Amino acid sequence: MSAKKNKQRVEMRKNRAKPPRANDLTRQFQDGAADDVSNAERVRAKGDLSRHRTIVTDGTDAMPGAEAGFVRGRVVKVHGLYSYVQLDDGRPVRCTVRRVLKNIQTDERSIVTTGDWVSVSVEEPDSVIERVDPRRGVLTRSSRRREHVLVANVDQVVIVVSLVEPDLKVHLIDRYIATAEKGNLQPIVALNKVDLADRVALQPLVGAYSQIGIPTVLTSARTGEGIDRLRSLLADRASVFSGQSGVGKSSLLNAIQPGLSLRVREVSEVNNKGKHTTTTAELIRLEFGGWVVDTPGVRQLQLWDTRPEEVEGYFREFRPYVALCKFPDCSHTHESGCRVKDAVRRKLLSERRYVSYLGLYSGQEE
Ligand SMILES: Nc1nc2c(ncn2[C@@H]2O[C@H](COP(=O)(O)OP(=O)(O)OP(=O)(O)O)[C@@H](O)[C@H]2O)c(=O)[nH]1
Ligand SMILES: [Mg+2]
Ligand SMILES: [Zn+2]
Repeated sequence: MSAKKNKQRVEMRKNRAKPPRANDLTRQFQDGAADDVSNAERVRAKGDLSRHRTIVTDGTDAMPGAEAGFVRGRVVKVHGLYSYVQLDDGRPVRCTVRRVLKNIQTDERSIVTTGDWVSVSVEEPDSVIERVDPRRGVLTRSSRRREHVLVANVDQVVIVVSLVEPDLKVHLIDRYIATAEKGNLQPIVALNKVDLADRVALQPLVGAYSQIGIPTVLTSARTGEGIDRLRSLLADRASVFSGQSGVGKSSLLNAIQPGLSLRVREVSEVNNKGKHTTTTAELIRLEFGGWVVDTPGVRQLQLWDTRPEEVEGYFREFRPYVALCKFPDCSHTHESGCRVKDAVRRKLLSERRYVSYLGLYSGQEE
């Protein structure tokens, strides 16, 4: 290790966010993510998706990650003080985090997270994470007023909701979709336990989401319905399964990849409402290509650090109308000349989505 390195935990403010440097592009190219560069730039430049970032600078122009002794890998799971990393050569290693990274962190729960690409020095008994790459798509939630990055470097979120047990909460779907849009992740909706529901009544909902470019699938982990469609949506992408506890995320993944044997809630535990069956986010490599993360159910979902006027941007189908409102700062709640409200009245926009918008705009909790 000849290169002199400086690692700093810095707070990035919007007006000080610098555009990505050329060597970041190189690093993404190495990771095979160069096709996503324009998207990555947007996420970084916005600066408010992740205001804290570990900056690693090299004293030389050496290729990042290519330093002698460092091995590239991906964080599969974080548990307590340890991160479990799958190295590029397939080896699984247990890692701690280099002290200098820890000392300058401000949110110790997010310094290393599931899905992170890292550089590791392989040591006995535990390896050490030396570098965390800048993150691309992140799924976050707020927890005790802090941002908690649930998963990093994913392309899409599969929002799993249950049609019964627990009953369908339509506005919650829109809340999850908004979280995905904020993180620049493509949302996909799985309406699960269709074996227990009336599918005819669900067609309008499926149609409405599909129409605005959000693939929506009726699924059953029990009968296998919709599983092939989910597989094709997951293939060769990095996805995260998200949704309330008990909706069937782990059951669906077990159906998608037989042999996975993820723990699912047993009938005897069904009354044990407060308990999550899955307890940590875990990255799984799919046999047919791609990665997927199973996550513990989220009890409460808040949009982290979102100003009310940002919310319209997370309702993709509102955009053409937003631009036409009479007042440029229209909140679409009470103003005259509001084209969004007008479109809802004319049934060009879904009333259900509009009600979800109002809830998120007013910061209401589900
Ligand atoms: N009838 C029916 N039951 C299902 C289906 N999918 C899951 N279940 C049941 O729902 C319960 C919860 O499933 P899990 O897969 O553990 O749910 P989860 O979303 O992973 O829950 P957490 O890990 O706690 O977040 C289990 O008893 C499953 O057997 C389905 O499609 N149909
Ligand atoms: Mg689970
Ligand atoms: Zn308006």
